[in-house]
Amino acid sequence: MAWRKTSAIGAGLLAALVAGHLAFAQGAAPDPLAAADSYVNAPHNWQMWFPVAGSPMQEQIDWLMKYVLWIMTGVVAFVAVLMAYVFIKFNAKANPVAGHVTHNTLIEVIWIVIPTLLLAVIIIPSINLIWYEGDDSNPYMTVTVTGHQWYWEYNYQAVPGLDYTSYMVPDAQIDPSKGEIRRLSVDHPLVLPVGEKIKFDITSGDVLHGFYLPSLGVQKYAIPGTIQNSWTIINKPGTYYGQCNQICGLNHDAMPIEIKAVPLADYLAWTKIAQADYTDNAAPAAPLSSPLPANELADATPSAH
Ligand SMILES: [Cu+2]
Repeated sequence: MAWRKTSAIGAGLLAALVAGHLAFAQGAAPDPLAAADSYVNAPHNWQMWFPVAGSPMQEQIDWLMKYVLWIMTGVVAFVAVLMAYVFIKFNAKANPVAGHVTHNTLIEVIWIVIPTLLLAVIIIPSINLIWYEGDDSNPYMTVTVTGHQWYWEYNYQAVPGLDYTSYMVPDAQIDPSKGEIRRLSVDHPLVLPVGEKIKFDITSGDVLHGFYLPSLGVQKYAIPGTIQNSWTIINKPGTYYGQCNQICGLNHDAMPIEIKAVPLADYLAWTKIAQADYTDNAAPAAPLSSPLPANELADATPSAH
């Protein structure tokens, strides 16, 4: 019996050694995107509201939406009560002889002044927010985002050669154990640092697309021949999703946006790896995967230019 116990201890020691070795091996080359797994900001079934805000911009959009919604709710309730009052009190049965009042100065002043004040308290925060959204000055970095039929291309302006394509993972290849989400996960996500101002130069290589990141407060059309700007600051590490939201053809639904947001040091470590891995796969596109069946792909392959 004693040898069995000894061998069990031996096996345990061996397992510990192997585990330690594996941990060391991982420690030697840590995954710079690991921090993005700590939080996932994805849509869910029966979602009724905006996604949880992941940037100061979206926090403000969220606030303004609720603020205006409360004012609207008050106006609608007030008008509904007034109408109900009129229907009951002044219908032909209850009030057979109509009155002849045509003017009332006090009421006319009230119904001009109060709506004007309501519009003023809506327009002031609205214009503030438009101003804030338009201020893309002094970004930490700028990414050129190009929409294509049907994938995205990301060019990191400050990292020489870092320009790559991002394709949706086809349904049949989705691996939920890796946290992949059907119709949202991509082969090469857009990697960004948290807490830094990131500017997007948004354009298109073919037709109109829409670069839409609902949890980060970004939504701009991608228009061929012109560049539209937007920006964001991502509050915390995590994985964020967006979609093309401008009908762009057959596979409009198959060009999601996946963002891996990581601390700045991890982002910088990633750029070193990505520079070697991703460089020069801009165009013609060489997707790791294609969401299309082979026969459709033949029709849909973008023409070389
Ligand atoms: Cu599109």
